[in-house]
Amino acid sequence: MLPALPSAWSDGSVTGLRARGDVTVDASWKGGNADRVTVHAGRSGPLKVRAAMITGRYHVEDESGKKIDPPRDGDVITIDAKDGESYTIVNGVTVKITAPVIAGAGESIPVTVTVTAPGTEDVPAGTLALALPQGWTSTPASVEVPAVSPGSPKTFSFSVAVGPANGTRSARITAELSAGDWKVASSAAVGLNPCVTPPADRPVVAWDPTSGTTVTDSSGSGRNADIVGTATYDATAPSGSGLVLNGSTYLTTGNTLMGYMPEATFAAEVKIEGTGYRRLFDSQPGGNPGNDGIIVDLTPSNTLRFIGAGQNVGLSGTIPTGRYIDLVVTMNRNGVINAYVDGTRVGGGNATTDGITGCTSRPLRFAADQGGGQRLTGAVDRMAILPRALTAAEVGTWRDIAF
Ligand SMILES: [Ca+2]
Repeated sequence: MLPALPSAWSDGSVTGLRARGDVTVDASWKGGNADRVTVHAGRSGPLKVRAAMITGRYHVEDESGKKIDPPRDGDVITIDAKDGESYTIVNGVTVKITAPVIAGAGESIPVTVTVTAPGTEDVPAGTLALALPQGWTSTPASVEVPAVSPGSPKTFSFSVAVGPANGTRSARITAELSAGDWKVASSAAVGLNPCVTPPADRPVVAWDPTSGTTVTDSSGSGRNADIVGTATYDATAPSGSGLVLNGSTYLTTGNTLMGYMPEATFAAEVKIEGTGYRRLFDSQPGGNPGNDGIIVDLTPSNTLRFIGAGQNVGLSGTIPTGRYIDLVVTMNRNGVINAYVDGTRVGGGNATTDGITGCTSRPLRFAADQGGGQRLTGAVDRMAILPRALTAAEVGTWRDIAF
């Protein structure tokens, strides 16, 4: 009976279902769990009923409401039925698990489990534990649940440490409440990101080189940069401190984990000069499109290229050179990429919806690739990566968000 209720049918009932052996069935369910199942016997003899709630707490009554105690084997009871009589199986415990829809590998996520006595009897004390994918752990490992009275559901909280990424993008967490010879389970599906997502309340990185050979990450994310090569500054830059990119100069962090970004914004106040392929942002070791990291660079024809989120995308629209521009590239959760110069959209393209997988620790660079080549020349005043796609209306405000 009711092996799989659609989640959209949280509460409901059905009557008059015909079953083999001249049996008619009425059933009702609450909160996605079977509540009562009544079988009407059309003939006398043993009547087997299989239902998930039979492994949990339940009782069986005849049509006068008197409890009977048919033998149970697993999820099957066998009723000694009489022609024309009805028998009702009444659920005595409901367990409901709640977990985040999405989690990242390596994160800790909250999971709550609510135990309810749906009928008129207490749920006896039992042990509640989570069944987790391999490599995951829960704190606490289990909870001793006291008796739960009707009308007073009890909720228990767990912190679940999501295991390392293994390529799967979904997982199942099951809560099991058990005692003696009964057990009740409830499962939740969790979508899996390949690694931790950057905190949403701050930029992934925000650099404003002003003097010297180091740049403090003003985002609070700790991605401070060293300036490789000569560090000289251009006072005519928008904020009065443009780091001159003379062909030897670029910025790099030490090894850093960017994290998984389902959407992102890359922004820079930059003056583009030079020829050939020139890196802007780089956290990718190479490959086409590569399976980890991100590249935003300029092609020999001064168009943008976006390599990441499963694609190597040439973005339409030529980028002006020889003067400071406000360059912003956004990628949203649908993989839609937009490029803006001085607040005006100049081009775009499409990546996959897989997001940017920054799940390997390596340097984050600006103006050079991971080998130190493909250097950008010109100058850069400020730059940032944000963990969300700015809207067209927000693009002009990226500095206020980043700094
Ligand atoms: Ca600056």
